[in-house]
Amino acid sequence: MAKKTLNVALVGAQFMGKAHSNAWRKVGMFFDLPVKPVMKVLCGKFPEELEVAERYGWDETSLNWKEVVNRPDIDIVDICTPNFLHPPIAIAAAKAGKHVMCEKPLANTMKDAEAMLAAVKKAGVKHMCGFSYRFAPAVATIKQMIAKGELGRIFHFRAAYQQDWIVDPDFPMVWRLKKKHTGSGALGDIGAHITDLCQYLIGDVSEVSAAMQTFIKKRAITESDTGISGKSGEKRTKKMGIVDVDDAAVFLARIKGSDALATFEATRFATGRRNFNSIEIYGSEGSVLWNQEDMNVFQYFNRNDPGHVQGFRRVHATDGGHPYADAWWPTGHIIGYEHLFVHEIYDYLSNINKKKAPYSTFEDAVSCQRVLAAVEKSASSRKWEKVK
Ligand code: SOE
Repeated sequence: MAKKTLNVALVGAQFMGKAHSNAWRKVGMFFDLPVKPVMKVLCGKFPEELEVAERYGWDETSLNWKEVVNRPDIDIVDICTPNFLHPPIAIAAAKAGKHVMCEKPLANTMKDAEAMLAAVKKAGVKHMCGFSYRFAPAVATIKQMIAKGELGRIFHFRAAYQQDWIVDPDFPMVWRLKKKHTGSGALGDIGAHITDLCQYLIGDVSEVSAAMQTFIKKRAITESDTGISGKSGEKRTKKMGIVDVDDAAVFLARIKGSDALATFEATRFATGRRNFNSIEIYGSEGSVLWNQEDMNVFQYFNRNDPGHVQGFRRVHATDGGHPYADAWWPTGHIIGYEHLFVHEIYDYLSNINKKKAPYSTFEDAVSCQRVLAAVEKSASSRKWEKVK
């Protein structure tokens, strides 16, 4: 029987637009889906950034997202724009009865995040916020291990998401460094990921104590102001702009319903760390360590191993049986960053006709946004702040 086709419009053609385009193109090849996604329209801001559309596999292009999200032939709107555009696009798409996917963080403010959630719930459409690292086979296995009690009572959750792409003072102003476009800096961009991982794996953050820092406060303004690369083809002007967001955020946290202690570091100034998203979880029965730069494996310590073989063992998450792993290659042939997006879209599409949504929804994203808001409040009050 022919599968129902769902026409997809993707808004945003830069880094996440590329990652999601690859995922929409690959998902039906590697996973058996109940529906057939059709890559209908790629929407962008500049004509030149849409030149990739055909190569990415899109049937059409548009510079007018408002027109596209209201087209009767569009079923799904996938939002990969700078954060400030997430709310208007998601709310318009929901009002038009489209299913919505949106990159993290959901929005720049609690008010906008809650408005987005209200819109998708009112419209009764499916909604995912792409916390992509949940969909790494190793992380999905760690979730299963914790759920089965294999780590026992959790004492510590420790996450550090460390990058270094703006350590160079000559790196210019881009949207991720401007509050009006991005909301917050490292906190909302990569701190959102580790906050979500904590809430996904361990439990909801209940209170935080934080510090935030901007190390380089002025940067050259570029003519085009897009992307995160800042190097490729960005023409600099002589004018300097103010960086009004954090370069780094660190915070302690307590977890609802647990006496575990959690520590978080989100920084773009860990010189030498390129995309080092790492988690460490220490429990009464065992512990796990994982990082995205070595994403196909995780380290597992089982306190119940016999003494002479106790130690952190390197578990290959590409072996059969790990979530998503069987769709790809034989054991040890590894997968990469881009596969996370294929997995998240697989989860989204395979549940598109079901009531439940066993993936990161706008509810999870609003919950994450509440933590980010508490972190910003604590960084300025220099006190512990409860997550509202
Ligand atoms: C930039 O920090 C960034 O692109 C994040 O925005 C993504 O969410 C992360 O996956 C990679 O780094």
